Amino acid sequence: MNDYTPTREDRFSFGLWTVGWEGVDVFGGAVRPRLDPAAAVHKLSELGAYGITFHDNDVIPFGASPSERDAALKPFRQALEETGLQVPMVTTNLFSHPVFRDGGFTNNDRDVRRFAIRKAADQLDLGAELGAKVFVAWGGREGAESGAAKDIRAALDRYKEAFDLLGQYILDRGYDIKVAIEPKPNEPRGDILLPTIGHAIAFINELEHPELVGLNPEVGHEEMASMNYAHGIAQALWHGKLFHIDLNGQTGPRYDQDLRFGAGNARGAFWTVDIIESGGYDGPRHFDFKPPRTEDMDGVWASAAGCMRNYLILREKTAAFRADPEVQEALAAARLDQLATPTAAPGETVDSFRNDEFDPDEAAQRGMAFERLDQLALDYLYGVR
Ligand code: GLT
Ligand code: MN
Ligand code: MN
Repeated sequence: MNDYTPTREDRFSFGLWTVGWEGVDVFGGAVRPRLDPAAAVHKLSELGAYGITFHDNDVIPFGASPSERDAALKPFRQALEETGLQVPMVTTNLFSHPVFRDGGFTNNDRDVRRFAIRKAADQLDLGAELGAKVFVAWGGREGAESGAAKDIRAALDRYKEAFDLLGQYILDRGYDIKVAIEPKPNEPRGDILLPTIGHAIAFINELEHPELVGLNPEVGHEEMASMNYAHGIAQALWHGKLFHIDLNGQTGPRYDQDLRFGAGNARGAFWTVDIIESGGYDGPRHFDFKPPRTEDMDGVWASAAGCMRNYLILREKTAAFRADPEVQEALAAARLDQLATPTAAPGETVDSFRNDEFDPDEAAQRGMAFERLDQLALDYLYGVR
């Protein structure tokens, strides 16, 4: 029996802010001590991860002088060298400091916007230096709680301007980095701009360099808006826009729970792994979770290990499901082969099948046979097959 031990080939990565979350929430202070970034690198490497990702301020204190910056980075870089852990993605904190109370790229204050873009460019420099291929842009503070205070069309102009400027910066510097927008409907703002995968894809098409910009969809962010995450990332793949993923767990529409991957909506996690493994995504399997406040540091590492273990369990189950001859039969009975066939034959127009013989009453009698197929999947998920 597989013992579900992760290896570097599995390409699991973690945000430093995940295992490093001290547990500060709206109702209470820290429950855990600060996690030294170098120690996090060593522990994640030991657990079988291949990568670590971070915001500038997860490692470098806000407002650090150049020498303070170097001093903060030195042990982190050294730990990366010692372990061989990669930095596949970096991101910028444009939400914690009070200056970002109204966001960064879409703040009503122009000088704050200029500062936010400079801060992102600094982190692009560091990311390029560390070999990161993706720059995540989560605009959690880009939004509003009220009406007239934010002119949404002007804010989108400014949002586009920020991505156009940063895209040009990437091209001018020759960086091999792509930008991945992370949608979220609300929290911390009452309503956040680019709230879903669909909004973000439409926005990307308006940019100067749409080829440089894609998505980093998070499980919880879609499910808190009652969206189907597996469908969302399937559509992102269809557009060629799935540049990165944030895997975690969520139980329905409520606050952003950031549970470990596989906890929460287990059925959703099954289909998520199925599409990641079969849909052509080849990026890191990145976890963005928050070990609950109940946990001490042992619990944090158990939670991180659980993310990878659950992924590997589901990877095995979904592969077995796809390989099962009975499933293939059920897929045929559900007519997936027909769905994959173009509606019109090559060269046909609407007029070509205008006079097709068709009896709607006869067709209406056909069942779709989806329940048997879905039960086979649940049999795998529940571990009886
Ligand atoms: C923050 C947020 C996450 C984002 C991170 C990237 S920061 O913790 O809740 O969903 O992915 O900026
Ligand atoms: Mn996230
Ligand atoms: Mn989240």
